[in-house]
Amino acid sequence: MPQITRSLTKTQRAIDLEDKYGAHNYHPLPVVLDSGKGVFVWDVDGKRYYDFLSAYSAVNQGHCHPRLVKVMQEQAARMTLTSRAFYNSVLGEYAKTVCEFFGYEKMLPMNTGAEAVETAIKMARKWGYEKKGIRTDQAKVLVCEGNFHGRTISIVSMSTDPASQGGFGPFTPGFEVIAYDDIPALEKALEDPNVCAFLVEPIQGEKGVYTPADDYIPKAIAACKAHNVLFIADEIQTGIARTGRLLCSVPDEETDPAKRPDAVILAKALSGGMYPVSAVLASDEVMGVFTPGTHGSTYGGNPMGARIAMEAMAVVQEENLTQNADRLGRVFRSEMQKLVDAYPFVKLVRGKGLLNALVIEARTATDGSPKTAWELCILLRDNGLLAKPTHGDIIRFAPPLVITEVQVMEACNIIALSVKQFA
Ligand code: IF1
Repeated sequence: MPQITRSLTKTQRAIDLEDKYGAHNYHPLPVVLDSGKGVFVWDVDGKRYYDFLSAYSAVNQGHCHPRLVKVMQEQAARMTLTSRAFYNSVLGEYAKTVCEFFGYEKMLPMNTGAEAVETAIKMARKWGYEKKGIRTDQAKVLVCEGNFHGRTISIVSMSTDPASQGGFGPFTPGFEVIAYDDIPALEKALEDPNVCAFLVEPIQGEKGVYTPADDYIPKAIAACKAHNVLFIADEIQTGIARTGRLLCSVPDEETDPAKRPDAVILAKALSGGMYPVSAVLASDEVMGVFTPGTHGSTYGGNPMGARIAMEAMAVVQEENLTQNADRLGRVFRSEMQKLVDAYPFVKLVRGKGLLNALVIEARTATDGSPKTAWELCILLRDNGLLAKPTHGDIIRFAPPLVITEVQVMEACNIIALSVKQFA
């Protein structure tokens, strides 16, 4: 069967090359993807899969959305990069669009999520010194146990994950870790007058789509305001319609600044997976701490990213992705609940909108081989659905938000079949 020999070679060659020449900082599921369209991706052999990771929620608009491909091609042929030494014809329009879309006065453009998180920390510290009157170098940022905000030295300095942090010291001071989903712990930490900000994910992604109590975020916002501390929402994974709202931390219709985050960090789906685009959104007063020379990025605010991001937001709005995520998320969770009810080793389903996770019990087969989330993900792959295991016992399910109800049901059938084979 020469066909199969050739196919195996393609897959194996791609894996071998990454393995030989690439740093081993990842452990990918063995599948080599070659193309994508909407909710589907195809491997090098032409096998089709449902993409239930969406590049960690970057591809909310679906793979290779035709509108995004079009504006990217057009802008690539017109102008891609000017640096911020000059104005460009797209950035201003983009800045207006993103501020109005999410309800903020000012934006600062960066590229990756981690860069935007760093930007928000710098903004919060400077605000702490200049507006709150914290003594030089005394500012503290509160963060939560189990957080994930990226990979830079300062960001891993506030991590509580040994794998993220181990071996990378010395660490950046000025962070204090408190328990997640714990208002009394926050209240207590806020008593320290040197605290300038509380940085938090509305749902903890890396922790396994850990979803806090419904009133946690609104109460945390109120507590921060009461102590003149900035509430900064890391919406890099949860934002841009993923959880059935534009921002997970605040209802779309909430306009009272007292009930909204002081700053929001966005990345990933801001460009629909086309190109790295991130941003920090805040008020005039808070963003005002940045003056010429205090912060920047060569690619941040480039016309290519700006143009793509404008179109990516238009797609979210015009294709009603927020409503779709909310509605189909409920369908998905109720289908998954049936598996929880039917199989003792399927412990629970949790999440919001189309950011969900299934928690299973990691077991050992009678022959001694492991039966963890990883093995279940391999089965899912074989049955035509890609998802990512985390922590051995959690599988994250986050399809592109352009998914239809028929597709959700078909995907749920694949998951049900795989769970049955895994039982
Ligand atoms: C990887 C997790 C997801 C993020 C939040 C900042 C960033 C991320 C809330 C940094 C990035 C990713 C990156 C990805 C794994 C991952 C992830 F499992 F680690 F938690 F999505 F769920 N804030 N999240 O989720 O953004 O600098 O990467 O653009 O491969 O490390 P970035």
